[in-house]
Amino acid sequence: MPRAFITGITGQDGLYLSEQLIDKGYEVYGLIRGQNNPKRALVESEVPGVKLITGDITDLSSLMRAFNTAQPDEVYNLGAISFVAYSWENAKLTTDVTGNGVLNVLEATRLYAGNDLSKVRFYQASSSEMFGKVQEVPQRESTLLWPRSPYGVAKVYGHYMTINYRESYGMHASSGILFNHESPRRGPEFVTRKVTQAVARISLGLQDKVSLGNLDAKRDWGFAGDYVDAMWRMLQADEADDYVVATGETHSIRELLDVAFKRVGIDDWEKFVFVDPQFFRPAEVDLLIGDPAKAKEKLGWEPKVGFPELVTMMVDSDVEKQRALAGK
Ligand code: NAP
Ligand code: G4F
Repeated sequence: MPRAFITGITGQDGLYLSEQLIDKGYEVYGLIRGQNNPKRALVESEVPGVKLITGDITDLSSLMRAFNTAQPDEVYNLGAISFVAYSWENAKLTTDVTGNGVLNVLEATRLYAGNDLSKVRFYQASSSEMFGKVQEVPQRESTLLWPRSPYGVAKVYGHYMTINYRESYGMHASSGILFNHESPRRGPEFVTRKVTQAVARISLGLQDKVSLGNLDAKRDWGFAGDYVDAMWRMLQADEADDYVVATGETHSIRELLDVAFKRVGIDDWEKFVFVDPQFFRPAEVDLLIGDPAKAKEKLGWEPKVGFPELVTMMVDSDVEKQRALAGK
């Protein structure tokens, strides 16, 4: 039975990845932080087979203990402070977790493998946020990185550190440069889920408006379930490498609002949406659109869920959740 160790197990991607690995017959270990993490119950109910180990990616000794228990064949480093807006207000913390945390997990992997680095493979959750002020359209693996947030800068550090471990030690260490991916499990602070939750509540008469920031930003949005499959494929490849994982389509926040509100029968969303300067960012990433050609050619990976299907899935799920919460 192959064994996987996942950091960030309580997050959106940790839940989808652990579910898929268990279905493939893996024994899955997940790192959970804090002395009484409120998301423990969520993981235990949604993916009951996962074995949870306490630890923190900023604490190398806790990682070494976790590796000793998990004895992994594959390591997926998904743990991070992942909310870009929060990273300006907590830049040092973001650097420690999202940047230096990667070095800790790489180092724990190397020390655990000892003289036999071929016994373990490593995945790093790199991000399209590293492209920031984009220098090429669409963005590919070779596009110059120009991060625009403390989060983006920390991800660039983790990305190059992963490449460095591959080149220095010959470690099978791959980076997935994943573009935005969403799902009903997406945190409510991110714009897609903020919109679908608000749309659900507005349609049920539980809320009368939603305040947002820059409606003109464009993102290449895919489905998280598809994207974690790409992570797994990277670790099955003979050679470790870096891959863009994206749909190749981009949409604005306005288009997101169009599709989401139409799903509940509202055509004139402008009545319900207010622009609030507090949600604008000190430096914006205006346009992201990825070219997933390499992932398609080398990994046989393709996205299955398109933009309208994704938004519809999220709105329907939020309507159901909000209806249950309101007892309607
Ligand atoms: P998420 O839902 O925000 O999950 C982040 C996870 O990291 C949570 O499980 C969180 O645990 C954990 N974490 C935070 N600080 C930690 C620490 N000090 N030690 C250990 N774990 C810690 O993020 P996601 O959407 O699943 O994304 C997974 C990874 O992919 C992240 O690295 C993210 O930056 C990256 N990424 C995401 C996207 C996207 O569009 N979703 C795109 C590109 C890259 P708690 O629950 O305890 O806070
Ligand atoms: O949903 P977002 O917060 O995602 P963002 O900043 O693109 O970051 C996500 O994707 C990255 C990959 O590119 C990941 F690495 C990262 O971890 C995270 O998962 O914001 C998307 C866009 C931005 O341009 C933002 O300015 O939506 C715009 N936006 C407009 N109003 C808003 C809002 N974003 C949020 N969160 N809240 C708003 O009210």
